Amino acid sequence: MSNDKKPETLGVTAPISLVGPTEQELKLSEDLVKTLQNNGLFESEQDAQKRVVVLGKLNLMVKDFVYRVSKSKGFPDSLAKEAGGKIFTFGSYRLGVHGAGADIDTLCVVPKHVEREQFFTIMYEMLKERSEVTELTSVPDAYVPLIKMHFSGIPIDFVCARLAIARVSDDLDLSDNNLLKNLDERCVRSINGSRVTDEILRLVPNITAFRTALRTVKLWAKRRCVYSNVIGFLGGVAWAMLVARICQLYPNACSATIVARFFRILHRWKWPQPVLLKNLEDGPLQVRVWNPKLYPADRNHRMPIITPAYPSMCATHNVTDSTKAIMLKEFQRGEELSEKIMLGQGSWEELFVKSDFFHAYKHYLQVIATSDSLETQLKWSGLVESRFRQLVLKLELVEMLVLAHPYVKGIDKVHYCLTEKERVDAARGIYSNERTFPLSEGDMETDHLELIQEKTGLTKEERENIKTVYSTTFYVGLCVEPKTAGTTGTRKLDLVWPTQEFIKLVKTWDNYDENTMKITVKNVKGSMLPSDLVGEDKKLKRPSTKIPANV
Ligand code: 3AT
Ligand code: MN
Ligand code: MN
Repeated sequence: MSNDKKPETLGVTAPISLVGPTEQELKLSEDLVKTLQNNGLFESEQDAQKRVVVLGKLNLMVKDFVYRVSKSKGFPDSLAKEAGGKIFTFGSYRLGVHGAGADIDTLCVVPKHVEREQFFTIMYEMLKERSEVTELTSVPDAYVPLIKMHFSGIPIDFVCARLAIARVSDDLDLSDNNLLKNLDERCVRSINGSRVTDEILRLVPNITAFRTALRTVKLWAKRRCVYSNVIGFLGGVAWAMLVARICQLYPNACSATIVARFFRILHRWKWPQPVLLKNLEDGPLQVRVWNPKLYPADRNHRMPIITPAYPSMCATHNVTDSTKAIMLKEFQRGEELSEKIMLGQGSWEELFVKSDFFHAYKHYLQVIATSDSLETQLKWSGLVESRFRQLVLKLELVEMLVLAHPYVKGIDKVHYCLTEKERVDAARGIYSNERTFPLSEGDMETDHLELIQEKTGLTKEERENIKTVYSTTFYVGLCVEPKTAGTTGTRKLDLVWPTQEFIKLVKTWDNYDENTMKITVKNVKGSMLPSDLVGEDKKLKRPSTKIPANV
């Protein structure tokens, strides 16, 4: 366990404690790893090997890509070969905390004479030729442009950075800030993922403890529904930085201790004091580095967690007062449970019990985005999701509303409508369960029409006239101020303004099409929620309390 120890001076303050683990703490760390294994968090050795092979092939393809472009520009053979090309990884795979089905976030680095666009034309064509590649799609217009694919069945997010250097040699290191000079902004963003993950790993004193603790925190955050940067909670990079900071404060602690300290420290943290892994650097670019003294917008960050690679940015820009309050409550729950576990009076499984979001509130707001094709729906629901936190921000201004709790993801469904009325109703969240189906990845294969035919029977005419409506429903749990003794009469929560403003906002989208895209926002009582949501909660609640303590 001590072979990966580094000097104990990492971080912006001295460590809190240099003490090593006790026997009991080591035992609890072992239990923790077993619990993570039981939850299917590790891939097999065989799968791990497959990833290495795939990355080897991709690396060779990148060199071949650079070679071909160099030749086409009239380079002599030797120079074309020396131009190089190299891949780097980032994301969960690079951190060493990926699950069995996770993607490999991969960066392709090319020298200056290769144009960015050629990644999306020439490299794309080369990938298309390969028998190992399936589900190839190119997204050149994204904020971070990328190619998505499966290579030998492994999902790959492939981004590209063109550096202002003549050769990309095998020993190239991305940590040099000067490499960012004279780069296209998209290249800076593409390279940033790798620079941040590399820097996090460099700043963590004990990688083994870090990895287990981060896997724990990621599983906990997913189960407790606080894992999502878009919705206003934290994403993978922010959770990694938080765990890294705790590792710096306890450089010799084992994973169980790191997890317990994680909850304790973050629950008591003096937000908005930022979480930093190192002192911020200045650098050669015109871009801003996070600085609340200089920029008023940066003072608005409720829980700032700052990326360690230049140009440092706040990874938690989306956090609102509501999501902050929800996360603090979850930190508190984590602190209580982990303290119990550390005393030998609980099991790690308790930490991972699913959130009871759909049981927790008397009232919910439903945001229903619908359209009539899967392709439109992906874009439309993505847009609504990306602006969902604006609704939360507006709800936070409503008097009497103590908390607006956004659910971490939209619920996708497909509705088969027999009449125009059914279509209109579906857009308003009214539908018959007989002709409505969940729409998660695995469900795409089922022949829904066959199922409907079996269940209810359809005439030939009905079958031919069926219209499909795709819906994605987002939820906000509403917590209303309790009535105080003095108040009399009925109180009415006025949600008209925030909902109308939100609807207006999503409709300002450049690609909004009022004919195909619909949005409805409505109030639902907890008791009136779709049965599948409520059932989902209950199903998952039962077993988790019955799982025996770790042996
Ligand atoms: P998984 O194990 O893949 O679920 P992860 O942390 O690897 O966890 P992602 O693959 O989604 O998560 O993201 C990897 C990195 O890619 C994180 C961030 O640096 C970058 N990234 C992801 N989504 C975006 C985005 N929408 N915009 C900019 N960067 C992104
Ligand atoms: Mn990933
Ligand atoms: Mn990814």
